[in-house]
Amino acid sequence: MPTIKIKGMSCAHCVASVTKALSDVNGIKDVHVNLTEGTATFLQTKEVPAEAIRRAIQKIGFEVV
Ligand SMILES: [Cu+2]
Repeated sequence: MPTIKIKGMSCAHCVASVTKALSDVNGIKDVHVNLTEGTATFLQTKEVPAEAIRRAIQKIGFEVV
């Protein structure tokens, strides 16, 4: 299961935003965000370009590290 590290999450709202942004990316589902670790884990139903994930996160004000 792919795991990415995300910079800038500080509360449950951030977790909700990141979860939604990732879930909205075509090919990503079952997103689990860990606030204390600053990570997001998900399932891929098809090949998803890393750039698409990076952009989706950036669009809502966070950064993939
Ligand atoms: Cu927050």
